[in-house]
Amino acid sequence: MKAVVAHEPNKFAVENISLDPPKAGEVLVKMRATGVCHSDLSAINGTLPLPLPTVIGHEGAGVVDQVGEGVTNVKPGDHVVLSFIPTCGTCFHCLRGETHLCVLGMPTGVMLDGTSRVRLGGKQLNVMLFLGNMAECCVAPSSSVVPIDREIPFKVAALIGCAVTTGVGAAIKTAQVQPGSTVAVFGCGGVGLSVIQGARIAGAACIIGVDLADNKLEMAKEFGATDTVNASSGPVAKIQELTGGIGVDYAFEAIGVSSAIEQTYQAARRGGTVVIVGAGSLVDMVSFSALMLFAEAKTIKGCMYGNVNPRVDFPKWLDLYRRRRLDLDRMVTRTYEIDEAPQAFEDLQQGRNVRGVILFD
Ligand code: CXF
Ligand code: ZN
Repeated sequence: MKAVVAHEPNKFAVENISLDPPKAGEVLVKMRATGVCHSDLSAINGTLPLPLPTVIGHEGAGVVDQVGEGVTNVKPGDHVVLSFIPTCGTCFHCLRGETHLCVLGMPTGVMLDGTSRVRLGGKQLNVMLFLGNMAECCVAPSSSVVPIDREIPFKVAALIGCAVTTGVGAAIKTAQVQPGSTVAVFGCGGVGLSVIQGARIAGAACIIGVDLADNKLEMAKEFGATDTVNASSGPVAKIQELTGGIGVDYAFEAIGVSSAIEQTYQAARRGGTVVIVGAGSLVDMVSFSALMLFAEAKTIKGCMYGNVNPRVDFPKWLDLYRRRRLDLDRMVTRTYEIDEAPQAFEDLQQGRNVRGVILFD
């Protein structure tokens, strides 16, 4: 079956790989839609230090084809969304309701039993985040699959697995944006637009989208931004102006770059909340004034997977979609076949899509 394999930094290809059946506690999913995420590109170019060679892909939806021994949460034929963090339910974090920090989520490149189900020419390959679903099929831990209603289109369901959950969760769960509040979102790509949608759903009065690209600022307005600021022209001062010199209650960074994180911090009001949503590089350091950190009394929150519990929150996001409060249809701006993966990554790098999605039949 076809899969996108990152071989070594900056070298990837669509390959014909073989896939073993699921072991105990695993399920085999026939993919119907896989989102093309910036983190897939980061896995390819080495920004995300994942073991290579690896089958990439961590955002997707499909149909359960086979289940391994002991699997009870899904059965063949179920439609599912994939979660890129498995949850054990019993570790320190799961017991405290922090399933997004489950100890199983530490990416190893292999499955939870330490082996892999995928091979290329007899050689074992790694898989990205226990999934590796930029492929016609993938084997996943059963706790990484969440059943969904059959009427949800696969191409929008796929986005629930990463971009939408990360962004909507950042606003609703990590920051807990309050009705009537003020919000700024740095970075209006798929994740940033999802933060904007989450803030809109939470009832924010003022939502300021910030980006360097004017076409992304236009999109920001379509998804709920009340104001936009081009980041090339002193965005912090503009945000101050828009908020009567106060700064915003909640400032989100959805890029993953230290200079933008510093601006996001400055855009928050005294006592406000700063949420770091973008996944940056291990070696990109952020600096703050020790005095201002203390005196401005802002809260800085790292945001892993929007603080979601997939089994509880994926169905909630899909309910908001069904009731037309969360717009997922317009987030998918282009679809591809798996053979077009190089084009999909080229478009991602050029910022041509809100989200590109690979479809399978
Ligand atoms: C990332 C965050 C860093 C680990 C891999 C997944 N999130 C979404 O793309
Ligand atoms: Zn992602």
